[in-house]
Amino acid sequence: MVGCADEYPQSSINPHTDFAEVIHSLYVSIFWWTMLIMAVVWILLAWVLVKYRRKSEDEQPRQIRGHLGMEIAWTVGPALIVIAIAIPTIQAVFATQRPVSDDAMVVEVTGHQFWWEFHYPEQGITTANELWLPVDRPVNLRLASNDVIHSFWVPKLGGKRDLNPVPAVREGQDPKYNWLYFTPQQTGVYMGQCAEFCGQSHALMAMRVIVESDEGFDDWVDRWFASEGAAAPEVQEEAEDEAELQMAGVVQEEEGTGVQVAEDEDPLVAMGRDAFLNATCIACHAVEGTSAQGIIAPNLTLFGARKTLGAGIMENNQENLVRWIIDPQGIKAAAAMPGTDYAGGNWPATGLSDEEVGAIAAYLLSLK
Ligand code: HEC
Ligand SMILES: [Cu+2]
Repeated sequence: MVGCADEYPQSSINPHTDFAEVIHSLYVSIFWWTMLIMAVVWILLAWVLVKYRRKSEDEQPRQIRGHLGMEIAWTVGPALIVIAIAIPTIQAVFATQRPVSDDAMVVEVTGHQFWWEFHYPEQGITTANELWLPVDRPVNLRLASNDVIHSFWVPKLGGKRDLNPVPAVREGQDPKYNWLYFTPQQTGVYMGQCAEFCGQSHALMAMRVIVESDEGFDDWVDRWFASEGAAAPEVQEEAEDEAELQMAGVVQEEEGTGVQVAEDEDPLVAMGRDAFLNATCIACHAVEGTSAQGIIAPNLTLFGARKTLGAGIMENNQENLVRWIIDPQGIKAAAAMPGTDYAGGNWPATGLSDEEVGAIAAYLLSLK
């Protein structure tokens, strides 16, 4: 009970959605009924202990073998209790499976070893590890896995529900997904965790759900498409002639490096962008508005706005990010990403220098 108390981030007795509330009220009512049963049993027990205690040295209790009435009572009693628990439980199952409302926002959730992918078909966004949702709007999560079975569990919001690998289907048939829907009732950050053992780093497969006001959510969507915080590549794409831009002072070439630096831009960030876009990172990762369009790893658009790194396992800051890029598997066993001097995810070592790694980290953190 202490472990589930309110102040803990993954408490399941602190509901913040309709779904979690149904489960919670079922839990609370069963809890109090069982407390009542416990009280009755303990009082009876205490009474028996006192009343039938041995009062003198040579006293023998009455010897009984078998008692039909009691046999029936302790078979029927628990059976009735189980039925009494089953009725509201089945009601709760149906209450959380009722048809989803039409205005629900669909998010396609894909589990990967060992991170989460969130695709918003309505907005055209694919992000990772931090799920943004607007408050008070029903959300309908379509759950599937890219590899083994995972399970979506954000205790304050509801769940848990498995993400199964979805096998290929015949033409005309619908794939069988699991769905989970709820309406977040309060803004805030909610912690979640993969709840089905999925491999070596299962315990390091966490996530955050960020429930925002409508404006906050729309703002996030806008920032997403306006992203690539440092404007240089976009400016460059639109420019007919690079030299023209250089003359206009919008972009300058940093001496001898060939790196394009936009006005007001931190040269370290510009160098990092250049290194990132020229490294193998882009085979796996995407950043909206750049040539990085990899789809097999977490999308890094607005990465600087992410609170955590590596699927919720550590704070997202320069120091941790540098450590991650140098040695992801040292931090997270079996992560499908290469380090600077070892292969990973079927790609060779990235071979980046410490300077390049520092610059890439600065670039990624600038994406907000
Ligand atoms: C073979 C594909 C691959 C390559 C190449 C690759 N990564 Fe990754 N990267 C991944 C995978 C997979 C993950 C998720 C690992 C996990 O959490 O289990 C990841 C995670 C990350 C994360 C954390 C994302 C998050 O949401 O927490 C960052 C940052 C990152 N990679 C940066 C880079 C950089 C920078 C490079 C190039 C130097 C790079 N990656 C190269 C596959 C790759
Ligand atoms: Cu998992």
